[in-house]
This record gives sequence, structure tokens and C-alpha cells, in this order.
Amino acid sequence: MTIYGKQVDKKWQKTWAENESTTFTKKSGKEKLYVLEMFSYPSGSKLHAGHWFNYGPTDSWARMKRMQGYNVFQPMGFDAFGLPAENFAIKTGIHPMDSTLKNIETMETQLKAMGAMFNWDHEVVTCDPDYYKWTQWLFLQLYKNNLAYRKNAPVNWCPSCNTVLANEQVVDGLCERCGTAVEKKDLTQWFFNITKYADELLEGLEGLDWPEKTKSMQKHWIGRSYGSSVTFDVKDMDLTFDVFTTRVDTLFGATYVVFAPENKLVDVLTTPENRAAVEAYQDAAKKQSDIDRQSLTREKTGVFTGSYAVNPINGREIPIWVGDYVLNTYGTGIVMAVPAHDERDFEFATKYQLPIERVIEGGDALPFCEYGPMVNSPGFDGLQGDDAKSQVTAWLEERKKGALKVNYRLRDWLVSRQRYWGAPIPIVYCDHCGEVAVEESDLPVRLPYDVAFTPDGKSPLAKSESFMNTTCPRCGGPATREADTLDTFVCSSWYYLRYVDNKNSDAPFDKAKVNEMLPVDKYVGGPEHAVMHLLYSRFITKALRDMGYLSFDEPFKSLTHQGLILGPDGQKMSKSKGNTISPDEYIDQYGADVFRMYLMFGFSYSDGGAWSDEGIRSMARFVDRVERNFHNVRDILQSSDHVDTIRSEEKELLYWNANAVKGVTEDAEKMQFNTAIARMMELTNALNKYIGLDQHHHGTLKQVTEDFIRLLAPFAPHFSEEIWSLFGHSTSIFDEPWPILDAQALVKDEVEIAIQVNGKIKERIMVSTSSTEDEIKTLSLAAPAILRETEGKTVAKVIVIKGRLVNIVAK
Ligand code: ANZ
Ligand code: ZN
Repeated sequence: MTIYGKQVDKKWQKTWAENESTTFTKKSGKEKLYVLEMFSYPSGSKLHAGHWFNYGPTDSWARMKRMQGYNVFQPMGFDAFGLPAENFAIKTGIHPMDSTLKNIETMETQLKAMGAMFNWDHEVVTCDPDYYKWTQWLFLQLYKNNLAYRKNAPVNWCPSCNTVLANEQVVDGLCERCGTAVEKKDLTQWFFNITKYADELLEGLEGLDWPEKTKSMQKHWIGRSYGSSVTFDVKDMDLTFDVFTTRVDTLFGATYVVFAPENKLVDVLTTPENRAAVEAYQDAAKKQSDIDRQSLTREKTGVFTGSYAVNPINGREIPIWVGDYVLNTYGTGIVMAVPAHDERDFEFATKYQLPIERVIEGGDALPFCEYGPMVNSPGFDGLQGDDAKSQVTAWLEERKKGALKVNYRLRDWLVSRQRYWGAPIPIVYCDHCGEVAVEESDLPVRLPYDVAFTPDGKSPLAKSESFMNTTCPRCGGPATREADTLDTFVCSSWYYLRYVDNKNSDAPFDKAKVNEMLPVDKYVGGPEHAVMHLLYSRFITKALRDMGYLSFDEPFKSLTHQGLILGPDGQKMSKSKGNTISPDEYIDQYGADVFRMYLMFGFSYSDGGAWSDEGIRSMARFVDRVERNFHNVRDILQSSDHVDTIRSEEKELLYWNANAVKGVTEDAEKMQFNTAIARMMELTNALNKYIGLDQHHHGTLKQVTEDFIRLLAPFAPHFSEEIWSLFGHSTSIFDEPWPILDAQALVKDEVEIAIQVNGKIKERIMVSTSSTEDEIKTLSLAAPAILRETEGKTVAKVIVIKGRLVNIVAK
């Protein structure tokens, strides 16, 4: 008889649903624990092994926490708007609303088959008007608090997705979604002012229990850099400009300046005789990606504008160039070039024969890019490092030519998209009043169904007259709606708040409820979200806090990234490679528990690895052994082979039990599921050995078996419920307390030692760990097998290696 598998899964899933063990209720006296798994895109119609690897083990963790006495909240939902779902719709020709809802239905069924204790009554689906109404509300709050604004700016454009992308969505110059080279376009777009929170976003990282790598990626993305701004006059023009430098101590060596080709001042600075060359250069630069432009190995290029600037510290007139190694979006888009002390400037100056002048001592050759005493810098010679920088900056500041300056790599978050499948931006444009926010009472601005959604570069909504034509909320005159939709990352930047109070129709959430349940105690999801989603959510939390809605600073206290499950060939799973693993087949064959156990045992949770069919078969064999042991234990407990004393055999079993309680509790806590399961395997072996004895101490056997089922329960929830009920219990195993460690049992008071005669093992005996060498010697020589071996011989020598071995030399 097999008591695991699909039928048993179904039985317990039904029972759990009926007993409302998947309904979240407030329990007094229990501490809340918010466990969150990143919700998924309903872009394909099926869950793959990767989803299971995110959700299964995390659910096991949550179940363990429940048994440890926490009131666990574990909601689930769908990140339904955005490119993945829309691209799927375009590919299949089915309207994204229809395909998305259908995919969600399938995925829900599959998630339920996993047996996770998700609180389905808290589900959110971001493309549902009941949800996006509040995404639009969020937009309006940001707008009213000057954190959302529209401006014309050069933006990243993906010619294949036909939409703009946030900086974060451009990876190595390519579209994060489709891999097409991203172009720059000047467009009017909506932005969220995330840069206002740059410092707090950086400093808040310190207190978070997050993977170090993720924290350092966010730190790098924010890119805070301390330096100075220096103001240069333009010769013969009523014009000044600022540069940002981290090496103001090299100012005397600034022998020319370089502007980014896109810089607005370039036109003004370019003299008639240089115009043709400068414009040709600007055109060519448009085709280069930022990554190429920043590459250290690429040959530096540039053109002279014909104008000169005045170095404020020595009055020297220095030429103004244009060069694409300067990025327009960093600092001020202008660099003071110090070829003697900067690699790129040195290369550029050498190529165009511009003056190179050493102003920092040190190194044999130029460029010398480290710190050292200032030289050739009248009035400052000998100063170095921070001291030098602050004195030069103070000198400039007195003359209103400079100041200390903090610069960030982080840019404001571009949130508008020229796509159909997203939340409409709740803004209208009136001839009379200009840009006007939609009244909150008029939300949601509904996304119309009947729209040609295939993207062609223009916002699809602009083609829907019934959507576009509206009246101005302020003057009542005719107005048109904003045709862009919101980046899907806006939807996912606040979903963890809505989960708590998902049916609220008067507000996005009840403040008190959210402040009680948040922050999320454990967040689990893929490392691909290290910057975007996790940074945006932190920003939104802080913005809502400052508006008075939230009383906490960070949304996710503790974060774990699960690794990637690869195909058996070690390659990332993809349909085109034909190496995907469909969980469904395995669930049909083995049930959810074996599948989940394999995922936890076969891989390190944070590293992942390659799929193995043999691995899942051997996990099924382990579960079979557990089941056999269990049936045997039941038979024994009904028999009369009982002993009353606790012998060394019982102590041995209790040792392995305590060892498992300790190991599983500690390792599963850290999401090291593989070693946790290994401890259960050891206990299974010990149980198996104990079962094989002639006589049993029934109380010990029952206790150890029941502890074992409790330990196993989070990992194999259906199977464990089944065993638990067959063991005569009528309550759910998940309402049982987690086993308590008996630390005393871990102290072994007896050890087995081997006895050798002339180098060959002849006998093993148990001795107390407190025995002296002499006692061990006496016991060994008196052992029956040894007496036989040494009969008629002289014992020449007895060597005792404590705790392990006795070696007898007999002649
Ligand atoms: C003069 C100088 C002399 C510099 C020297 C460096 C060494 P981080 O640390 O990343 O903030 N820079 C400024 N704006 C730039 C832009 N838009 N595109 C490319 N480079 C730019 O780097 C700051 C340094 O990067 C600045 O300090 C500037 O070069 C350059 F011996 O100014 B430095
Ligand atoms: Zn108006």
C-alpha cells in the first residue's frame, strides 16, 4: 500500500480547504510572520520547475514556522500586466485580458496541486480593475507630492518591443526583455522621483538581512560619489558651466574640457568653422550604446568646438572639445580633463596632441592615477588627498567657483510605456488647464478592451477615441487622456501591501492592518530582481511612509534568492532546447511531496543546479522506506515485544532523534533544506535498525516516530498528514507543536569500540564514555570472543585508543 501520491495529495488539499487552514485569521498570543514569495507573471500557461523551486521549499519553511507557533501569512497572486503577458498575447493572437485570465486559472490549479498553504482569500491580480484602481491612486499620491512628473528627456527605446525602457531594463546596452540593442530617443515621459530617496535607499541597506551581493548591486546602482563641482567661464561669452570631479586636487592639470555630444551647450559653443564636424560627430554618437562609450579599451574620439574655457584656479585658457567617452547622463555631462592623472584623458590628449601636465607627485610614468602630494600647483603644493581636495574646494567656494558635491548614478524611474497592457496613467490634458490629475473618485481609469494592442511605436490607447476623449476634471471642457500606461514594475512595487487588505474598496489598504502585518519577515524570489523590483518597492514604501500611510521604513526585512533549476544537460531550461522539466508528469507519477522533497534535497537552495531523473527516483525510494518503517512501527506497537528498561539501543535511537531535531530545526531555518533532509535520512536508518531488534521499548519507539513525522511534515505535507491520521490522530499535523530538542540525548554516554587481536577486528563492545583506560582494557580482555582468540597465548601488549579501538598483541 502506498500512502503518498496524487490521491493522497487531493484528499488532504480538500481537507485543508474545508478546515480553512488556508484562511488567514488573526490568532491572539501568536506572533505574526509574513512569508512572501515573488508572485509570478502569467505569461506562459504552465508552472515550470523554477516556480516550484521558488514556492515549494518556501512553503515548507512557512509550514515549519507555523508549527513553531507563528501566525503565518502567506499570500499569493499574479503580476498580470506588462510585457511578458502582452508578448504572449501577441504571439498567440489572443487578447491579453483573455489569455492572462486563462493562464491564471491554470496556474492557480497547479499551485494548489503543490499543496502550499497559500492564503488564497488574499489573492491579488494586478490587471484587475479592483487592483489597478489603487495603482492609479498610488500614481496620484506621488503626483500630488511632487514625486511624479513629466519631462522631455533622452530615453532608452527598444525598437523591437516598441516602447521606452527604464535604465534598469537596459542590460549591457540591450533590452532586458528581448535582447535588441537599445536606442536613444528624445521623448516626453513620466518619471518617479526615486533620486530624492537615494541616500536613504543606500543607507537603509545596512540594516537588511539580505544577500550581500544583492545589497552591493543596489549600492552600485545608486552609485553615490563624493566630489566637487567646479565652475568654468567660457572665454568671450557670457556663459559658465559646471563639471563634476572626484579629483579636484588635480585642477591645475586640467588642460582641456570635454562635453558629451548630446549636451545642450554644445550648439552654442561650436564656432561656425567647426559646426559641420561637430554635427557629424553628434550624429555618429547617437548610434553608440552607453556601454560601448564607457569601454576602457575602445579608442577615444572627439572634435574641437572652437571655443575655450577658463580654468578658475590659474586663469589658463583651455580648449573645449566634444567626446563620446563623456556620458550626458552622469554628473553634468561635462568633464574637466586631466591627462596626466586620468587614463582616458591621457589617451585622448595623446591622440589629439593636447598638453599633459603633471600636478600630482608619484609613479614613474604618466598617467599616474593615484593620490600623492600636489605639485606645480602654486599655493597648494605638498597638500594631498582629502586635505588637498577640501582646501582647493574652499578656495573655489570663496570665489563662487565651486562647492562640495555629491553625485549619484541613480536616475529617476521612467514609468510610462507606449504599450497597451498596463494600468492607464490617470492624467488628462485640457487645452485650457493643461495637465490635470483625474479625481480619485473617478478611479479606476479603465483599460478599454477593444483596442488594437499590437505595438507599433505609438501608444495603442491613442487610437481608441472612446478612451481618449473625456472632460477636464477642473473646467469641464473637452480634454484628452494620457495614452501611455504604467510600467508593470509600478504594479509590483506595492502588491505586498494590498495582500493584507485585498478586498478594501474604500482605500488601497487599511493603515492599521498593514502596519501590523508589515514588514514582510521573509521574502523569497529570484536574483534577477536584485535591482529593479526590490529597489522600486523600497522607494514606494518610503514615499508612502512620508505621506503618512506606513509606519515602517523597509518592506522586506529578510530576503533569500533561490537558485536556478537547469535542464539535465546543465543548460537553462528553454522550450527551444527541449530541455524543460514539466512538474505535472512527475506529480502524476510520484505526487507533490516526492517532487518537493527532491527539489529540496537535490540542490542547494541558493545555488540550484541540473535536474536529475535518478535523483527524483531515489527520493521516491526514501519516502518508500519511511513508509515501510511506519507500517512496521504500527505492527510493533500492537505486539507484545515490549521491554521496560531504556537500554543502549534506545539511547542510540534517541540520539539520532535529537540529532535530527537539532539539524532540521537549524538548517531549515537557514533554508538549507538539503542538509535538513539528510538528518531525517539518518534518523530513518536508525529507526530501521531499531525496528530490526527482537524487543522494543514501545514508549520510545512511539515518541521517536511521532517526532519524525512532525519533522517531516513541512517537507512532505500530504504524506505526513496521512501517516499522522493513520497513527490515530484526528487533528492536523500542522496544528502540532514542532519537536523540542532533548539536548541531553545528544551527549553520548556510551561508545562502540572495536577490539583487534593482532590487527584484525574480532569483536565490538559498548563502553561508557567515562571509562578509564584500565577499565576498557579489562572489559576487552574479558569479552567472550577475545577470550577464545587469546586462549593458550600470551598477551604481550594492549593498546587503547580511547573512544575507538583496542589493539591486543598476542603470541
Ligand atoms: C577630473 C579627474 C581627474 C577625474 C582625475 C578623475 C581623475 P565617479 O567616481 O564614477 O563618480 N566624469 C564626470 N562626469 C562624467 C561623465 N558624464 N562621463 C564620463 N566621465 C565623467 O567618477 C567621477 C569622475 O568621472 C570625475 O572626476 C570625472 O573625471 C569623470 F585625475 O574629473 B574626474
Ligand atoms: Zn480644463
